Amino acid sequence: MFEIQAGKFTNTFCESWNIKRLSNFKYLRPENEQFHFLYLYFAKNNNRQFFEDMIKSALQTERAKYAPKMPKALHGNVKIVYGSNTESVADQEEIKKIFPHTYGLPLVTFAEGGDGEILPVMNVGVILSGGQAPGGHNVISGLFDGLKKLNSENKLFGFLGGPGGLVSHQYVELTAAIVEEYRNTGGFDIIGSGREKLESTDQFDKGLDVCRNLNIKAVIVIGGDDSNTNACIIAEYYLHKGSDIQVIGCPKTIDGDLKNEMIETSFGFDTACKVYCELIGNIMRDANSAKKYWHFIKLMGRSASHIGLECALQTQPNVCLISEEIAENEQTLQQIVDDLVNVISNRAAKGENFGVALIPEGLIEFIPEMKVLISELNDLLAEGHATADAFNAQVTDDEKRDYVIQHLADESSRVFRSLPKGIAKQLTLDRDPHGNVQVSRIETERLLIEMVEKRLSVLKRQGEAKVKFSAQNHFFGYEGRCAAPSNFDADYCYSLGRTAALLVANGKTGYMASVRNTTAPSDQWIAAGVPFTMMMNMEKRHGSLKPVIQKALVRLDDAPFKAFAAKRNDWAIQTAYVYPGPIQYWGPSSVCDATTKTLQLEQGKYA
Ligand code: FBP
Repeated sequence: MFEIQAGKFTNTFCESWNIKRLSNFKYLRPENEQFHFLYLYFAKNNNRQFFEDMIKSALQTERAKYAPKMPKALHGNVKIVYGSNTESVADQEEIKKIFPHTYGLPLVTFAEGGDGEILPVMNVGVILSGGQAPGGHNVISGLFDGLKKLNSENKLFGFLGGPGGLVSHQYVELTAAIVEEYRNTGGFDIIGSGREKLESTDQFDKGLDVCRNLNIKAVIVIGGDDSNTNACIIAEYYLHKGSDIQVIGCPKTIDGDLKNEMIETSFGFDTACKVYCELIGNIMRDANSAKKYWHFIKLMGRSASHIGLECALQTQPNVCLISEEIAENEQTLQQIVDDLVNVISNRAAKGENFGVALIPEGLIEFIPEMKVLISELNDLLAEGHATADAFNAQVTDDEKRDYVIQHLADESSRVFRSLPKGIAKQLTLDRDPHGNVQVSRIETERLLIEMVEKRLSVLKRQGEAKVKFSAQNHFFGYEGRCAAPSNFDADYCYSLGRTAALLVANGKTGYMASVRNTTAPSDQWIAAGVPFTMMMNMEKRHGSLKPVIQKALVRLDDAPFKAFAAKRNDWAIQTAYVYPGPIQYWGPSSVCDATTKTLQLEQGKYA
């Protein structure tokens, strides 16, 4: 048996065996051994094509050939155009004080022009940070191609397993052969991702060391609002230390909450929503065929309800809860349940004992009494606080529960006690490294089903008509995060990668790559750079105020929510389901290239 391990495959060995080096040779896991053994076997026997067919679907093989579309300005020679200086969205004085070197930088855009001069050789590092989002591999391939276009000797290094890879000096050189394997594919597996938060100067200095050792000029952080906030802190620190290492960000997250005036959408949102909409549509057809279940579907998205709203606009469910509206109207949990019971009863009166309800993942955090409870829990369980240590020292679940009950304020303690034990426990689970409650682990959809059942049985006891209610619960999140990117995400991500390369080449640091005008045909997209600090405000994290990139929640006065609100009462009572079907990669542009309804409504594309 071959001992398959990284480092055992020298180039000569590979050549003699006719082996193409696979990108993940460097960190083979035991379960891959058989796979690689097969590869060796087939390669040796000159039957590589057979092996390729075994490991790739026909779709993957064809999709690998897709050439992403990008802004016209990025095709030929490019010049940088400077815009006006910027200010942070709020808390200007505080942000300026914390980021003296990166505050107030000008906006930049890239336009056709320039002399196409070959720039000196440069090395660049890239990090995938946080939750997976479709299109990450295309950011990397765009970055790679952009760097090679600037100088064919340029090199790209990928830090492994997220930001932690920078600190622990785990990296791989991303060669053309490796990048080729991943073009237009979903996932972050080219280098892996992680949620490690870089916050200490020790970590920053270790990052500096590896950059110096590898002669890296810039680090590209592909991440969400928290990761890009960190990227800004690192950019500022390196300038403060007199280092010329640049830090550039790219807007990633399926949640769709990293958007603002300059960032129209985060990548991955389009594809993930399309995957969820396909699944929701399938469930709707099932519900409408069997006519016996209510399906409660929780949708990822962390705090913001963008994913739920987009899925509602695409599929027209009977109910879609929008957390931001619930917070605005200060609805209690019981009121939400009562509203659900109304819709269920009204449909039952028409003989329709089935339906589909979409529930945003972060709902629980927006219900006023729960919000107070979670905020108190966050402070109580904040890492490093004595109360958190005392909580962790409790051994059994019951002891932990009692500890929390005793240490919360009276009202929160009452709310905590009123919750089913399982849900209450889920609220006390570890926060993520940025201090967020891990909402994906809270089973809100089950909680609502349970409460609806209870309410219906109370109503029945009070003499109301019996309502048949049988429910199924679902949670869609991980199903969509690594899907093969839609054409929109493939193009958008590739363009972001190319833009990031230009920001590096122009010596920028403390900027996020931005691609705008995204509902127009891609050749009219605008490639640009936005200072991180422009998107920042002060927010409470881990119990104290911190500068962070502002999260974009659903705005009730924006077109997407208004379009939904205008229709939802009809959808509640009628069965007006739309079945979007799977993502299409080839076919009419109206089907294959169209992006989300959210973006189209925001950009006035529906009158
Ligand atoms: P990012 O903000 O890092 O993109 O992650 C988003 C997300 O997919 C959320 O929607 C979800 O709540 C969370 O990640 C789940 O995290 P994990 O992958 O750690 O379970």
